Amino acid sequence: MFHLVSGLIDSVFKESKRNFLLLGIDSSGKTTLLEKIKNIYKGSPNKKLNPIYPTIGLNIERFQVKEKNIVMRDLGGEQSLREIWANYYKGTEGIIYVFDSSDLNQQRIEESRQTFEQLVEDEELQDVPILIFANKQDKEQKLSKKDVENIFCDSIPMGGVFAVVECSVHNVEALTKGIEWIVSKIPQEKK
Ligand SMILES: Nc1nc2c(ncn2[C@@H]2O[C@H](COP(=O)(O)OP(=O)(O)OP(=O)(O)O)[C@@H](O)[C@H]2O)c(=O)[nH]1
Ligand SMILES: [Mg+2]
Repeated sequence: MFHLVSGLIDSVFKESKRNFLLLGIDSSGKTTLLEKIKNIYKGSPNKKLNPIYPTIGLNIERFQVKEKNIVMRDLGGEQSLREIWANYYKGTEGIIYVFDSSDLNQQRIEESRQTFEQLVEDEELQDVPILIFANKQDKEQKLSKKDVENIFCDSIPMGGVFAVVECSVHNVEALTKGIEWIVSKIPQEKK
């Protein structure tokens, strides 16, 4: 009986988890943003961030946004690590793609664009809303929201749910705006 009840509770709780992926090429700022977003939703937006190193595997954080239980996975973005991204696509309800708006190197921009294109073409991710965080807007030289839209919009399938939000780790309002936008785009109940 105990097993039955605890199994039921467990499955109800599992059902209510909403999975998001934080993707983007290396050094775009995924782990930094994940830490900040977690702090915002855990009620400590000004908490000092721990030192952050390039991600070799993945980082996972769980927090609530508008009463939804969000599980956010941040995967390492270094080239050889991108091969494992697809293992995490199944069951993902939203993609947050982080772009370093301050890296004006054309080759890196193209690398990020191609990585994004490959991602949105994956059949597991059709109908999944996509938020692009145009990160590092605190830097002096940077691409604008319009520039970033121009880089990525051709890769978006017709009718795709897609938004670009300019942000930086220092801008709580922008991060909240982006996260609440994408969370508002997932179905009320898990499919
Ligand atoms: N100025 C500025 N620097 C940032 C911002 N976000 C991240 N960074 C810096 O960018 C560098 C890379 O950040 P990470 O969070 O490690 O990047 P990542 O995308 O997780 O990188 P990988 O784990 O290698 O895929 C670090 O030095 C961060 O401090 C931002 O909004 N503004
Ligand atoms: Mg990282």
